[in-house]
Amino acid sequence: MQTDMVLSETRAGYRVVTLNRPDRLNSFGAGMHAKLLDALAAAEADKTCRALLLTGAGRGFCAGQDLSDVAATPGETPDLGATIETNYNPLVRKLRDLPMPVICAVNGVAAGAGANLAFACDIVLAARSAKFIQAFAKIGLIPDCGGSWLLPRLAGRARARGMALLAEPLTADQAESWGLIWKAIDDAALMDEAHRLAAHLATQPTAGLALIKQALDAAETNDLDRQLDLERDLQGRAGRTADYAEGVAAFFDKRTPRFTGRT
Ligand code: T3D
Repeated sequence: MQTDMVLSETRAGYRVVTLNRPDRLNSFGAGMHAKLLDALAAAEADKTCRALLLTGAGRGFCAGQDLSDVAATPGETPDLGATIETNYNPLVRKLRDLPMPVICAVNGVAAGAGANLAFACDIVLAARSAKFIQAFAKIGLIPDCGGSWLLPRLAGRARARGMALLAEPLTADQAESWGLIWKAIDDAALMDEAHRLAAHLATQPTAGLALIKQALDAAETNDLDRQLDLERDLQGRAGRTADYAEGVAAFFDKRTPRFTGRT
């Protein structure tokens, strides 16, 4: 019997999505990309869901594409462009566009598309024992899942090239010091910290946080003038939310705000 390759669990205010093929280090087997996309879409459709926590089952986070799927058709030349278009690009777009913070708890090795899936999330925590590997060059491929775009922006030109061309493992501490992730955490504390963050973010002004994501994503390609215009427009929207009024009222009342997260 095949187990669910992607698990989704509802907690108070947030969902936990777990990649679940531990015997294959949660590498993406056939159908798994679609399952993950469904789980992300379901979180988006759930109005009570205000944060998402992505992690992996077992000792790995995700080893990227399941390479045995390609090997299953010997003699045929695979069209990897088509599989990227169908499988990976929609995932990256959905993760970036989710109108809520996405926390990634990298519980173990993250290789190939698995590493770049993590980097596409909003706040990345990693177990100190975890490693990030741009494994693509070892098999003649290029960084996908947004990696060729993200790596130079996160780590700078020299480090992006080193990671992509050498495909050497990067420790979680190195990833933190290079600015690729938010924090490296002792293994035993990783999931508690990830849940604490998700639970906290689920009480925050979700619509405002979604606008922050939008502004920061747009800043990657905008010049200053366009970004100033965008800040004007997005701040206009933020200022019309009930959470803004509540935040200001709570400040003057010297109490904890009660945000609803709605626009
Ligand atoms: O095809 C397309 O659609 C194009 C898209 C490509 C996107 C990509 O992600 S390309 C990159 C694919 N990933 C890799 O190249 C990484 C391959 N894996 C590894 O290099 C190593 O497994 C790790 C460094 C990640 C971990 O090493 P280690 O020593 O901790 O574990 P292991 O023993 O290598 O792996 C454990 C098992 O998982 C093992 O199976 P076994 O021997 O116990 O039966 C191994 O074969 C399996 N496994 C790990 N990664 C994959 C995998 N099986 C299939 N595909 C994998 N990617």
